[in-house]
Amino acid sequence: MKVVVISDIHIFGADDPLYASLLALMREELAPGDHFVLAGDIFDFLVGNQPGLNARYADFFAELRKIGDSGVRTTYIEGNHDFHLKKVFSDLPNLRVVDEETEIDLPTKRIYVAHGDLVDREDRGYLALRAFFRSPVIRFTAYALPERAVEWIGTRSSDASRKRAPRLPESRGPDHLDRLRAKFRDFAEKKFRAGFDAIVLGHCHDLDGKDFSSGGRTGRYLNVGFPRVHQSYVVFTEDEGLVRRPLRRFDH
Ligand SMILES: [Mn+2]
Repeated sequence: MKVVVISDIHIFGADDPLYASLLALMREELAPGDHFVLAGDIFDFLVGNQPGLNARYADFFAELRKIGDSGVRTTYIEGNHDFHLKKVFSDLPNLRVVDEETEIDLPTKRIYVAHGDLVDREDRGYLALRAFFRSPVIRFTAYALPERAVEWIGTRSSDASRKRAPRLPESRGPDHLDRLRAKFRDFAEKKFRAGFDAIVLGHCHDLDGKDFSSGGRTGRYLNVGFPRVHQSYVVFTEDEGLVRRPLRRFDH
């Protein structure tokens, strides 16, 4: 039994090579009993039940149904580019949508996964905007939201790169990266101290990680990073602990 986590793919359409990478991951990595966590910003724009969604990403929905039927437990954590998704996935087996975080208890280890857009509690502007976009009013009108509005909330966070490409935190300078990294490591360490053995975050696109130890316990934090550049995802097994594995590539 393992936990497979991917986030921040920012798939922009069914012809995106990373969409093929995601489908390959679902077909090849997951076995009955595994936990599969889609940890937010899987799609660059997926808000509410947009018309044509099931047709556009038919292979993804079919694969979710298949793994769910086979006994894989899927959790979709909403990000800041993909939310109001409960209805979209409501008829799929073994799948739940959560809006912030999930905790998975394996026989001897505890795993914590969050998208990570709530790590920086000082960014009040982003938090207010997030609350607005998550409100019922937006939920009922989400299909009518202009794509640029959601792109704006995605890049509004001070922790997200304002540039579309390559959207890596280091592109905003070493000071920004240091500050961001410290915040995410701090957040992860608090979860370690609260009893989690493995902590996985996303959102900031920083391919970072840190090992913790305290009172005879050890733990590890990994950030998924930015699959478009880093081409990897994260797996936890009781044998290996928390590690990165390479995505299959379809971009050549
Ligand atoms: Mn994000």
